[in-house]
Amino acid sequence: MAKLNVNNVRFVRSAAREDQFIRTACKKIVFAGKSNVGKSSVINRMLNRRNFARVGSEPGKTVHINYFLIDEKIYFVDLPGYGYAKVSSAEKERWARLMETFFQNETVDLGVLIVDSRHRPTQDDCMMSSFLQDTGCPFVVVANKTDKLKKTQIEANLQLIRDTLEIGAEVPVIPFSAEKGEGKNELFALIQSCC
Ligand SMILES: Nc1nc2c(ncn2[C@@H]2O[C@H](COP(=O)(O)OP(=O)(O)OP(=O)(O)O)[C@@H](O)[C@H]2O)c(=O)[nH]1
Ligand SMILES: [Mg+2]
Repeated sequence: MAKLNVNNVRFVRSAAREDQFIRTACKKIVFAGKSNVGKSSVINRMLNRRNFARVGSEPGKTVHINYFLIDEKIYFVDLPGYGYAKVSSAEKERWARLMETFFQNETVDLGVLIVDSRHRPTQDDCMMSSFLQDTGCPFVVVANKTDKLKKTQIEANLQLIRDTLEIGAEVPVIPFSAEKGEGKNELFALIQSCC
């Protein structure tokens, strides 16, 4: 399989409703994670861009699903972040409904759950982990912001993430830093294997 050309990338659409979802034969890699965990930064890192998937200064503002087409053959789907305390209950409702519709209607070829490597995953992370695993597609956890940890803390934190999310040994948990680039090659290899 030819190497995915991540320099050929375009933003295709923001979807807030089911009729805006993209129906396509292309594969879809779905990125999920709580607000501010660094989803956009991880996507930017994978695409060698500084500012492509917008790195937000206002967490929780986007209840939109963003579709990026890579090399005209594979979509990166950026799900709206969750768990931001200041969001109204109406917005939370909207998020939950959008996610339910998404997972009922969309096919997923690889689920990427981004969590904060410094902390125990939240209830919401566990729910999203279930959503993604219930699709039956390959699943990977990205433990972001390892640059904020001491090297000696990383192993124990990865284990805590595994235990809290209750994931099987077959699920990779990749220590990652969108800031420094750690973990990029490992995640890229998984993405490439989906093409
Ligand atoms: N130190 C460090 N900071 C990071 C890393 N990844 C992201 N950040 C910072 O975390 C903040 C949030 O990053 P975003 O990429 O906007 O997070 P997001 O998950 O897309 O946020 P929303 O779309 O608002 O939900 C920004 O200030 C980033 O610079 C990382 O690996 N290390
Ligand atoms: Mg974002």
